[in-house]
Amino acid sequence: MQTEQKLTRFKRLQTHCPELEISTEKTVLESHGCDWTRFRTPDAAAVVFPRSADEVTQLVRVAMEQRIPLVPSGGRTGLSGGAVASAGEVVVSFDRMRRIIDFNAVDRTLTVEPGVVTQAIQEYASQKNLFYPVSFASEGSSQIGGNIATNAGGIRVLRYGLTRDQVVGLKVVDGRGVLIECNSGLVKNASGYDLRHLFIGSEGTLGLIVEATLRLVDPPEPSRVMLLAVSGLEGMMTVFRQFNDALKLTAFEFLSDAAMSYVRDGHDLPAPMDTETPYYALLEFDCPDPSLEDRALQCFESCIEDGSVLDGVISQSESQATDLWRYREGISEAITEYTPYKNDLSVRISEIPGYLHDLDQLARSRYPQYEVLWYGHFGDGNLHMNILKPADMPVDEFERTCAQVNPDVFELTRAHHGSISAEHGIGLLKQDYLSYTRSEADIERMRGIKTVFDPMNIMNPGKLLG
Ligand code: 2HG
Ligand code: ZN
Repeated sequence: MQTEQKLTRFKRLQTHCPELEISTEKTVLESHGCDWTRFRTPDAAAVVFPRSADEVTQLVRVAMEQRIPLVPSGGRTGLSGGAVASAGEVVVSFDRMRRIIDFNAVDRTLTVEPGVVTQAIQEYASQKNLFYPVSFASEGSSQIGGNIATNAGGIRVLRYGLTRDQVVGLKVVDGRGVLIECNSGLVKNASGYDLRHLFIGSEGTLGLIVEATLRLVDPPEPSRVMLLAVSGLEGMMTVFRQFNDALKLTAFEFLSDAAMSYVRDGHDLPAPMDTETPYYALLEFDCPDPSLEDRALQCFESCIEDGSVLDGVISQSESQATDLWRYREGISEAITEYTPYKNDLSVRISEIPGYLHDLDQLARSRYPQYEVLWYGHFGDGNLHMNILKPADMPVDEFERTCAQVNPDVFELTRAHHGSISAEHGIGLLKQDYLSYTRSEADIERMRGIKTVFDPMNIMNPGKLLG
């Protein structure tokens, strides 16, 4: 966008919101104008830092009158471009709204501002001897507002569900500049459409989250982590079933051997075991007493006997558990330097082996020139497909050639009744493919909902619905 136009937007905001902190510093525009997506260039007009719900409301009213598009920005750890401002938008950062507002010990709820970092919520809960269960690799910098806007998932979904399942109250300033209060922390509320769930996962296209009330749960039991060398995809399902039937799993993750070698190289990790294997499973289970460890070892032996497992290790301390988790949680960071092209796919758990087998064949035949890594949350049906950019290839060419195969990837996903985005969202990068997962009628209804809350299309325009 022309510098002149961006300047006009900045000046209008400055005039109409004199109290609001606004920055147009180059470094701030660059850092706050993008997320972890590497395929779009930031081009924000300004970054604003509201300090309260009132300031957000005032900002949105001015933006509506002046037709200024807003892009919400949390910890900017997203991977689909949802927080990218590449068309002269004004970025709304929640860095100054980081207060923990209230803890209610009876209701077991925590009320927070949107800029509170996910890990700070986990730590606060644990000080109260409770637990906030949503967990993922970027939790040290991601913010709760962004987690809610994208309905973040992570590693414990199979036990505790998604971010959606933790939100019991929400305050949102919609695109009309109206503060909407949803559900007020109630457990039961049968009074009609639950608007809270429209905002969760809406990727900032309906409104800006200014406060959230989260449900906390009992602290987890002591646990053990196992890393298993698995003979193949069929074997992975056998292992999942055996362990899931015998134990209370909190996580069941998988990674391919190629993903293992990148995470080891990237973080300088030792080989977890001597045996070579095409896939690894990483699982975590409740282990409050030794009999459960015995049960896990029985499962392990039975998997060795039927050939699904070739080798394995089990943690004996918290620090060993953390070390084992690094083989899975460190992958994304370790491959960042290869500008990976990502697809974040999901199918029903029972469909995974067939789906992944077909997808692997497709990737081998259509991406012969690239290295493709597989990892993800096997236990909830979520696969991360990462294609690595060869060092000497320009980013544009890489993105274009990777995207050429998307229609086939997504057609296959549709054939397996899956989704083209499990947990990363549609953002800027996947909107052309939404119809592979959602019907035309669905998309039409979503557009209708968008008009109700954001008639001027100022809320993260161009994202999700295009
Ligand atoms: C993970 O599960 C994150 O590690 C990132 O969702 C996935 O790097 C990815 O594609
Ligand atoms: Zn993930």
